[in-house]
Amino acid sequence: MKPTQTHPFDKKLFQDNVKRHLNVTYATTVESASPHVWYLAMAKAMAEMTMLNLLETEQDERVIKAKSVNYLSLEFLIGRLTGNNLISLGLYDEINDAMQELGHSLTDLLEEERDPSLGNGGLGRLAACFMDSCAAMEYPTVGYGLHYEYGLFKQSFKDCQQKEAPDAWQGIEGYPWEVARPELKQDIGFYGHVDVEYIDGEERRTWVPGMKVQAMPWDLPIVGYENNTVYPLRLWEARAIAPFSLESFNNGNYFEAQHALIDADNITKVLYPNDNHEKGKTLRLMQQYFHSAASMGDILRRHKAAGFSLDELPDYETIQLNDTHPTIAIPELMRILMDEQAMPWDQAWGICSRTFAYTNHTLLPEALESWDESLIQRLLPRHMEIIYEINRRFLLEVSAKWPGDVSKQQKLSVIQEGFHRMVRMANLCVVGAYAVNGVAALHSDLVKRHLFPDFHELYPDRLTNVTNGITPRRWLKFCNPDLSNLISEKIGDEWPAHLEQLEKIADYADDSEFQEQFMAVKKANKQRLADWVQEHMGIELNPDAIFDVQIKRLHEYKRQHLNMLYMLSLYHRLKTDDSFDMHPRVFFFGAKAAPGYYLAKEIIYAINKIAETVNADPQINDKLKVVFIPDYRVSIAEIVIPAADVSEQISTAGKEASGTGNMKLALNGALTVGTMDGANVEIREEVGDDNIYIFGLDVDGVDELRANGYNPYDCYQADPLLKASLDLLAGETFTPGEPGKLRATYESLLNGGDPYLVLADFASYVQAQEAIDHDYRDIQVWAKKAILNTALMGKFSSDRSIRDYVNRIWKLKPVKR
Ligand code: 26Q
Repeated sequence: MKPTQTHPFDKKLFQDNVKRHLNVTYATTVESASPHVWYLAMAKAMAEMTMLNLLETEQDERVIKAKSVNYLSLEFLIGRLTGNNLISLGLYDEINDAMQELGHSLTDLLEEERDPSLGNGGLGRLAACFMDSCAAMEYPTVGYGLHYEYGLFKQSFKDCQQKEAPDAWQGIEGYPWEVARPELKQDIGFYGHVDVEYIDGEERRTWVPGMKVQAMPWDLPIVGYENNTVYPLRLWEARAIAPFSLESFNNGNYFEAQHALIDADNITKVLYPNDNHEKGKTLRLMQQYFHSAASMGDILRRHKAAGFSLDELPDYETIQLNDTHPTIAIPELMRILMDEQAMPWDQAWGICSRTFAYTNHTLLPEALESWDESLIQRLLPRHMEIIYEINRRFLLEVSAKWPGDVSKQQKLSVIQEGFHRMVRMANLCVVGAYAVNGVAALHSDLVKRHLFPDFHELYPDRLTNVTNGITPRRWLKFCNPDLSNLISEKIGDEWPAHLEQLEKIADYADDSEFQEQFMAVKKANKQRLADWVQEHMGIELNPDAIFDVQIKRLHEYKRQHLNMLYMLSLYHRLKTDDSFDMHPRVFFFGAKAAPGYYLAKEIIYAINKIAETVNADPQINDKLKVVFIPDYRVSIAEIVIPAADVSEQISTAGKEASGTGNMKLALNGALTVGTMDGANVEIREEVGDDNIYIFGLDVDGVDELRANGYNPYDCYQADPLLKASLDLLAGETFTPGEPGKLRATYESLLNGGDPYLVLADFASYVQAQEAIDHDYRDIQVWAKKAILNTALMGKFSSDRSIRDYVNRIWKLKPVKR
């Protein structure tokens, strides 16, 4: 079934539309337009088609009257839309042909699009995959996010060090896939005070903001796969409101109003570049409230327009909070219901506590959000009152369950007492949400047992698991067309919407002809990546080498430095041991470090320095190459993932909530070397022990080692290979004439206590890598394992994740259009 049923594709009309946009939208001509403008005009013509479907979906009575999910996320890492939408529309060949006739290669035009990098990493990309799946399966959905002017910074390397530059993702001409919805704009308040009055003896409290900011929505179309459904991803942009006749301004509160003016335009200026680390900055809280309030307002507007009453809100709308970042939506809904709709507390809480669900993405203490009570008090005085009251009533429940147990109250309280009182956003979420989920089985188990054990006891049905997933449309069909075609030849072409069907490919795992075809596709993808690296980085690669890939944000817990130590051990052996042999290997890295994360930047520097030396060393004779791809982003992932042989998923056990790159790589036939962490555990369950390389301490092993007192020096002294590898960082091998320039990592591992147990897992990691080296030498053995990885990834389709959310949490029905 193709979407072209409602709007049949007409090549001539499409070409005319492209030319019209060249002229009218971009003020250029067929003769003089650059390839970039051709891409813009083509995308505009496509976007027009999807916008019609967006409006039709929005106005479809069955959609209006159905229960919807509202996915609230400060990040949506959608990646380029044009190529993916061609796939979803089922028009790849048609538009390829149409553009060919106009003298342009579609693949070249698609390369003109900049990535909208409106997210940091896993959490933002997950939101994008989820939107894709909701549209594919036609569960009514609105995504709510922020329209940052600058996305995640662009990364370059200067003298091997990371440099950051702003990412003006829309380009000067504007992004062709978005449309402003001025009729849906709103005003959002900040600061000010709370007025109290008594009406018929009842206390009524009203927030009088000291500043207002306009929220302008921009809609991006989320195109359902081969159906006619298009849902909006609605991104809010902050604009200052003029004229600035604000109450606090008039009251002589001149400074605050002045201050406010400065902030208004800045609220959605830039995405915070921290990943798994929170910093309690005022502007970040302003972003969060701006996002929550605008989204909440829009949800209630839609609910009312559908003719439903507020008491019915939980029956028709569910709100999924992507981590704690949009938590302030909970007190915001309470404020609206009580202060604007005059509802008593119990009625308002009855609605509120059946509306929100919360996804936790991390156990790292430094990533759990808590805000200064004084900051919330100043920025959102009425919300602070409501948070106190939520907490007061909640603590009554706690003391009813555990009478007299003060320590339970302290642990569970939304307010952390102390010199600076703090609001714990995760606690507020668990109290206010009807469902709380972790993102992989192991992670959810740790959420229950370690993060929220007392909440779990108090509310035994609230905590649950929904294992993450990835969209097979972007992460196989679109990014790996050769493998997709090979699969479709064998099992038909329904698998992109029914990924469990891939299991049928397992029947061919022993078939030597299929093995050859599979490995030929892999080789072609490796060649494509090698060409890219040659062109953009000037490094020549051998496509017969093992392509070993670690692509993810740079973080100590993800342990890029463990991978680095292994590279150093290979270098050491190649240089010092004539009898040492290995299959040639290329180590690929792609990773951005948060700009303020010192050690992460030092690790990037060290890997780049090692690459410089190793790649130029004739004695290494191409056994070893190191490629750190700059500015890793979704469009780079689309080239690297199909070309990978080995997928590095080597976090300290218990630290990576799920991972989703692990799923993308395995789906594309890479074998995982990984710890028993996050979704690796479930990947192993699916593919079986023979088809994955598991190493290192598991969660219990980590706990035990720490309990017994871990001393990294013991590992260092006991393992000569580890010692030799680490010592390379302290010398001048990679920084001639400047010994010690790579010492930072060495120091952290040896004298900084090695917080992520890199040295403890080193020996086991080396063993796993040696098994990989051994197995790869027999290409049939390897091919079978790779095929089975592709075949057995069905579980990790985000369609399955969304079905889990729908059945267990959201309770939605699809509206098939
Ligand atoms: C918080 C406060 C202030 C500024 C920034 C932040 C912030 C921003 C982004 C905190 C965390 C993030 C992102 C977290 C993230 O990406 N987590 C990952 O989520 C994936 C999807 O569930 C998991 O697969 C990964 O394991 C997890 O690390």
